Amino acid sequence: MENTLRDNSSDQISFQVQDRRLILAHLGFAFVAFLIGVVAGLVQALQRTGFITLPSNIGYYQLLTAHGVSLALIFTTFFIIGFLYSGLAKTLGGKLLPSANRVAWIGFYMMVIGTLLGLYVIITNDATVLYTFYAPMQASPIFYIGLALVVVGSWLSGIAVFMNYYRWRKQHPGESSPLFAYMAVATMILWLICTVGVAIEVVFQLIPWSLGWTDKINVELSRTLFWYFGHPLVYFWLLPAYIYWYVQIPKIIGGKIFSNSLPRLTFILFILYSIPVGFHHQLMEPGVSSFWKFLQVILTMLVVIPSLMTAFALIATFELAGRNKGAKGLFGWFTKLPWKDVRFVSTFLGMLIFIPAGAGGVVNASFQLDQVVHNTLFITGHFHITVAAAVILTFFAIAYWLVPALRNRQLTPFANNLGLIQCWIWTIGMLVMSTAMHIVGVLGEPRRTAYTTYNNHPAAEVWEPYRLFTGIGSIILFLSAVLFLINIVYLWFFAPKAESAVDFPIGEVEEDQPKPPAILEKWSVWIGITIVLVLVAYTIPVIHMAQHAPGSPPIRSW
Ligand code: HAS
Ligand code: HEM
Ligand code: CU
Repeated sequence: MENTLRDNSSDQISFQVQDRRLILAHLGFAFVAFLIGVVAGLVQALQRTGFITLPSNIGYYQLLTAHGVSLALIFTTFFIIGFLYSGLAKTLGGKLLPSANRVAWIGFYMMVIGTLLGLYVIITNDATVLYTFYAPMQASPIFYIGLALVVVGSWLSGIAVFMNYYRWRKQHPGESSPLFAYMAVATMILWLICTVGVAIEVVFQLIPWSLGWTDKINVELSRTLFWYFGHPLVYFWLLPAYIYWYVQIPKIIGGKIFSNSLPRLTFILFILYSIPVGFHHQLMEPGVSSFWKFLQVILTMLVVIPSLMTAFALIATFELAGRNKGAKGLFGWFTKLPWKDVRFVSTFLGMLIFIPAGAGGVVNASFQLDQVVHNTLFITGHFHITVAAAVILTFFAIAYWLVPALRNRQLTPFANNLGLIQCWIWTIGMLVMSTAMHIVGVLGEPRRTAYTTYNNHPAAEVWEPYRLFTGIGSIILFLSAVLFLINIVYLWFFAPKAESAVDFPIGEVEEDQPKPPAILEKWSVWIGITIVLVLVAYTIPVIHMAQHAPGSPPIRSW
């Protein structure tokens, strides 16, 4: 019986062997990328804070490229895709569609080959262009070809998600799909629409230019295409965390999903508003007129709304769960939360950090304030408490039950407790490092800069104490990363086998909830509106860029 689903209606799951392999392959690759990324992160952080000097054959920007690429682009993408497959297997009938799995494997191998090509040229110092690969810095063509493979591979993963979903819809006409599957589809729609921008940039601009087929590149256009992708990218990281917060955390805390429609609406709003906002990364750039920046800033403020809705829904979920367990008073529910369960605690710490992180995002999006913080360490602080705290802490929580579930092992009390220690240490390390980054950013310390004292200039001396905290924070973080990986190795290979099928927490919706409106599942409507919004926000500025920007020859800045 081991390979079949035992009881799909309860929490338990035994994955099919073929699904298990597919998901584990994604997670395993993600963890290796995580290891590379945190090693580069530590060394690079210690260099830029003046703790160590790098050997002459390793460049600061080379490490920073390895750090950004392996964590922000590779670790996240592989982990997310694996996680989405697991939830589809669980909620869409117990197993993935075999034909979809074949597509998924092709996608996986394309992404692996693309990653290896990219890493190879980063290691040989031929692609020190950071994870945003801004032109006119020019990497080896191999880097861009690798990127293209990763993107196209991820499209195949998206298709595999859609295939599973459509099979279910066909078998259940008129029903609204399980919440997890709905959200996975929305996440992949967002991903497919936004990656078109980076694919155009890579295939039509960067590859021909790096091969020498064209001698100049339109820099402003390439940056615009990048950020058309780069902003929704951050929601591609966030939405899987939101899936876990909305669908799985209620089960773990012994509560119910607050509403069956609100999370769906939230994800629709993310599709609509997260894409036509890339200019908020380009507010300080010439070449885009202030009207279009202003329009996209307004849309950015709109995309804050679904996160505020999420905050509201989650607190309501916590409170209702607590009151059902007999909690009294305004905050009595707080004590009823499972404070010893790493699947919850790690996530909750992420949620808490996400409150100031979101506020920082609104600061960045406010034009005048962005003039103060753009390109300073404030931004680095912002994204370490969003993606590298709120999102990553949630991914830790997921990994702690998903890995043993896939390996048919137990999440033992030992692993749970080690996980608790680990996620607290990560939180402390991130608070130490990122708080220092935020403050020193406001004091003007630039991001993306190796250690320098600027000839002991007084302005730079002010930064010294914060550098100390950044360095200490990075050591604490690295320690936590090592504990995480040790725990994962234990859960993967050594934890005792589970006697029965393993927990895969999926919440149930409150009984009195109505069926979600059918319009929420009419994807063509939402994709259509998104395309209109994108055309409104981008057409004219892009035409201007195409007409007016002079091309630039390549630069090798390292
Ligand atoms: Fe950002 C730059 C604006 C969210 C990541 N962002 C970045 C970069 C990254 C990044 C990687 O407008 C740098 C890129 C680079 O290398 O240059 N960001 C925003 C805004 C939001 C936002 C408005 N960012 C994110 C998320 C990220 C992320 C999420 C990753 C996952 N960001 C910007 C801007 C820039 C930028 C500018 C460019 C700046 C520049 O000058 O370069 C919003 O989406 C934030 C909304 C979030 C909230 C918080 C809601 C709170 C929740 C938690 C609830 C808590 C609970 C616990 C339930 C409004 C949902 C309660 C319990 C209790 C007891 C109370
Ligand atoms: C940049 C440290 C984990 C994503 C940086 C920088 C430091 C740092 C000091 C700034 C370098 C500069 O601007 O000159 C660390 C440490 C970590 C860690 C010590 C934990 C051991 C993470 C994680 C993620 C992440 C988990 C994402 C999932 C990034 C990104 C950049 C960055 C995207 C920007 C790279 C660039 O500007 O090109 N990190 N980080 N980091 N980090 Fe981390
Ligand atoms: Cu953004």
